[in-house]
This record gives sequence, C-alpha cells and structure tokens, in this order.
Amino acid sequence: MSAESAESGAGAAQAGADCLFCRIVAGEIPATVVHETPNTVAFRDVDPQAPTHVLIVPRRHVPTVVDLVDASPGELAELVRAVGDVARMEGLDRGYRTVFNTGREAHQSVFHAHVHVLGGRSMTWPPG
Ligand code: DGP
Repeated sequence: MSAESAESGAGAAQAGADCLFCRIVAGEIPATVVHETPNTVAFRDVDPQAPTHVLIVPRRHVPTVVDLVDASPGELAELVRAVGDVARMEGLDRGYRTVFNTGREAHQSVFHAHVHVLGGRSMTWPPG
C-alpha cells in the first residue's frame, strides 16, 4: 500500500475526473507536453524549480511510484526510459535530478505517480 493510500485511502477515488494529472493526460487541462510514449506523458511543471522542470506521469492512475511497480513493472521501466529521453531532448548532459515525492511528509501534493526531472543548474544536497 502506498504512503498516501495508507494515510487516507483516497488515491483510487481521485482517479479520472478528480485527478489533475489524469485530466492533463486526457487533454482536458492544458499542459506543455514535451514527450509521450504509449504509457507515459511528460509535461513542463507549472511552477518550475530549475531551468528544466518536467514531470513524467504514467497514463494509468496510481497514487505513487510504488503502486506503479506493483501494478506494472513494465510501465515503470517505460517511465524511467522516458526520463532518459527527456534529459537528452533538454540537453541535460551535465546531469539532472530525478525526484519521486511519496506521501505528504515528502511533499507529494498530486497523488498520481510522477517523477520530477530537474536540470539546467547546479543542485545542492541534502534536499530541503
Ligand atoms: P508533487 O509535489 O511531487 O506532488 O509535485 C506536483 C507538481 O505538480 C508540482 O511541482 C506542481 C505541479 N503542478 C501542479 N498543478 C499543475 C498543473 O495544473 N499543471 C502543471 N503542468 N503542473 C502542475
């Protein structure tokens, strides 16, 4: 069970019309889409934290990345492959950061699995 499901059990109920990223995947809410595969969509974050800040989401509604690997390891592999494609397309040859925020304490705010791809500036560690 995902962190979010454990907290509220709301993940499945948020699918479809109630889920922001499902609506972006469906084209109901506009987004700047930069890459698509049969099972993933990548679009620019509305509040970028770096010169490149792209979110890659599975088309399937699952609340977290752990739920995605449980549901379909192949779709998780496709998501990670899309990270490499986006990094190449964005020219992030000096490096980039990938972030899966999982659960509220980790600052996950949209409970449809997604990976942040951040690049184009030097990163610091530890993350805040
Ligand atoms: P997280 O906090 O890890 O759940 O990341 C959710 C991200 O989603 C956050 O960085 C902001 C982004 N976001 C929220 N609403 C929208 C939107 O309507 N469009 C786009 N493109 N991004 C959004």
